[in-house]
Amino acid sequence: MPVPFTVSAEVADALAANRPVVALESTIISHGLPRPRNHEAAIEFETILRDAGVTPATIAILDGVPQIGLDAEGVRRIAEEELAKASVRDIPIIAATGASAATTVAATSHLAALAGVRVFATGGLGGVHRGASDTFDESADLSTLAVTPITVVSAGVKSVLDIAATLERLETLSVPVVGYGTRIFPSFWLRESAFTLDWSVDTAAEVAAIMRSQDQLGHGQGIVVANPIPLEQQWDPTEHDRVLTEALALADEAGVTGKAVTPFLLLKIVELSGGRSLEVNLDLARNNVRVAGEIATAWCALNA
Ligand code: PSU
Ligand code: MN
Repeated sequence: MPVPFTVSAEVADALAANRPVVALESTIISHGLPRPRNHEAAIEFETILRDAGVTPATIAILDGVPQIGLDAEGVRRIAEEELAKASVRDIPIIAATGASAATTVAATSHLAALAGVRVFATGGLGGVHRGASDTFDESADLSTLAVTPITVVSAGVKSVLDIAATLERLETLSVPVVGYGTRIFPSFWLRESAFTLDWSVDTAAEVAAIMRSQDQLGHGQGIVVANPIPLEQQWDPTEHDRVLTEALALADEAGVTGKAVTPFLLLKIVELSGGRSLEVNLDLARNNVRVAGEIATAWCALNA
């Protein structure tokens, strides 16, 4: 019997010694960022963590084996190969057929939790799509966080989604959403959205305390830490609104549906913004990786 999944020696050692580990997803690399910047970004996210004394666990399925922690060749493959996009339901199929795939927030969370990794950094969370009352298009990121004990640091969700509906669904699914230094839910490239949060924290130690308390009192769900991009790094809101309207219209015209919607919009927006959205995307992702590293470190300190 082949092993069902592998945990890299580096990640396994860190977990066993209560040293901080942060999971990183591969769909943002394979389908969310254009080449070759995606490869540079994947390496940079890992380097930011290592420099902070945190072990990165980039997650993907390679040749049928879910891998928690990739080597340099694995990181190259997720950036350069044409990989499938796997959510949780796809994992067993990709594994059984020996195929390779990048993992979404949902699939990365699921695999990270299987390995005992508790903190995960991404760019933006998937959510409820606009028009979902007709299409039922809601990311499995949300339902997975309802049953997976992982703390996900994101810059909220993109305004290509229905943010209000996404927050409602997180409430229904009993997934706590905590603003990091803010009571306003961020909208990815922009520091703010029109929606306020009930809770905010100012430090990584507070997040770690909530994680512990949730372990004791919750039902095994995750936590969404909403970490806004610094104001001076955000995208110009007028330009943002113009490009978004255009990208949504193009997706509509092209008749894109299902799991192709998110990657289509992401890459169109980079094109239509002349690359500006990409720089903002990278800035917010770096920022999330840093905060996730601090939370993982605080989590280990709490468990020392
Ligand atoms: N949002 C982003 N960038 C991304 C994604 C979402 O700002 O790259 C990716 C993540 O991997 C997320 C997935 O889990 O898209 C959601 O896709 P879907 O809507 O098909 O569930
Ligand atoms: Mn979908």
